[in-house]
Amino acid sequence: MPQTQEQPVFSAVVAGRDDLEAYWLPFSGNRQFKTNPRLIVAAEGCYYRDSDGRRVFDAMSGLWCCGFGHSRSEIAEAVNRQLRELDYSPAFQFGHPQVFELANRVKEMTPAGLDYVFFTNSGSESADTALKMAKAYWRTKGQPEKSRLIGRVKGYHGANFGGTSVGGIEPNRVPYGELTPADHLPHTLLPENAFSRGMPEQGAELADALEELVSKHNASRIAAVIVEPFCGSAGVIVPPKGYLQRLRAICDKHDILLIFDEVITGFGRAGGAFGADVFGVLPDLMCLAKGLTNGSVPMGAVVASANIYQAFMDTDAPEYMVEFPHGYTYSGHPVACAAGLAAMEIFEREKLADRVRELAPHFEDALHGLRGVRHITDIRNFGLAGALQIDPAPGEPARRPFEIALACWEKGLYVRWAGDTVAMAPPFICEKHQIDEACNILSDCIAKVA
Ligand code: PXG
Ligand code: PLP
Repeated sequence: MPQTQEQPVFSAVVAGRDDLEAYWLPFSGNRQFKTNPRLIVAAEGCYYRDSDGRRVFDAMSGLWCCGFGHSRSEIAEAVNRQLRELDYSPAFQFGHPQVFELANRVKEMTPAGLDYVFFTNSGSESADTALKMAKAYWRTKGQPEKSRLIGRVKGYHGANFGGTSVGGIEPNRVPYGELTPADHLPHTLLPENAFSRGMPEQGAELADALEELVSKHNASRIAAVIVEPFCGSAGVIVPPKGYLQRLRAICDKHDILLIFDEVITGFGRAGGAFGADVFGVLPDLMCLAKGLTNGSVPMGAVVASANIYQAFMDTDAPEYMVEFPHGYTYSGHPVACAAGLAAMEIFEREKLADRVRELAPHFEDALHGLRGVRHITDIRNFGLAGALQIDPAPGEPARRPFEIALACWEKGLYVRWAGDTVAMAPPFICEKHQIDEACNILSDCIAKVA
């Protein structure tokens, strides 16, 4: 552990409720948190240390983002060096060496055909960037009416306006009323597939719902479909065998762009570099974030096909004119690029996608070993991602997962609760026995919840 002192570090903060008041936590029960705060003060490898000095196994890799292990010294050193050499350089109209280096590295890693890298600062910005690119692409092609966006029920594409609109997790969208118009394909969570290991057998035909939307709107009005190769946030919903291929075929048939949101599935989690590789389906645009810097510095990216990039470049406007009026002050930030380059170096040197593939069968067995524990109505997994579906207590949705996860935290295990699911996404560098211990703790905590 990086922390040397054994004394609680944040005891002063914890002592006074007022000290916690100013901070408005994102996607959190603020009132509950502030009566029972959970403060993390250090991290190394697969473990967090909390403000009471306890070691907690990070079975979620942070929020799916630190698969290569915490507090990697290679990243820390690269960031430190970069901050001293070039702390910031204007993102618009200028470049710096690291941003080209990282773009080339990402281009080489992503499937052939995805060749142009646009940097953002998060997965949410990647989703909104890809959606804007898709809409603007059809305008460059002289088809401005081809602008409708299609997401999927239970999909998550971040918290910005576009991503919220195409997102399919109702409680995330309802508070905001009307956003950008969007349609949603049905989700692929079928009761007959409960307790499937990896990809379920049933449900490829659910992709045909896209044909119905084409009938409704006409393909000439639909710009793009955005899906996660497997859904992360909604509790690891794995595509049925053949589903993504079918979606790709329908998109091809009707000239609709296919966007893969690989914010979670990218950089190893699925047992290959990207979900596109593992599932064998090539999208037109790919959204990335999280693993790109191993969670260390905020950064995201959208990787576009040459066809899309060239469509923006094929213009009669003078060369000094902006082709795509979009970007962020911190797009391709030098410090984020340094972190990204160091993270990619670790990912490839340590062959972490192979490591995920090697651990995945063990993880699958351990997770499915929980079958039969009370309240569990489904177990789903792919690569090093898994989730338990928890039967909600009557009239109390989401209470059990919350209580289970808090009990786990008390026992030195961090898992994620969201809706009626409990998720696990362990670091790629963990050992089999750590997965077993995590599942044992989880099992005990589920058995005890009312
Ligand atoms: N797309 C996908 C597929 C994601 O999973 C985002 C976009 C947004 O990324 P940012 O970096 O803006 O948060 C995500 C993020 C969870 C959880 O517990 C999932 C995410 C973030 C936080 C928690 O499932 N996914
Ligand atoms: N709001 C204002 C007033 C700004 O000037 C800017 C950027 O210059 C933004 C928002 C966007 O900020 P960012 O580029 O960091 O996303």
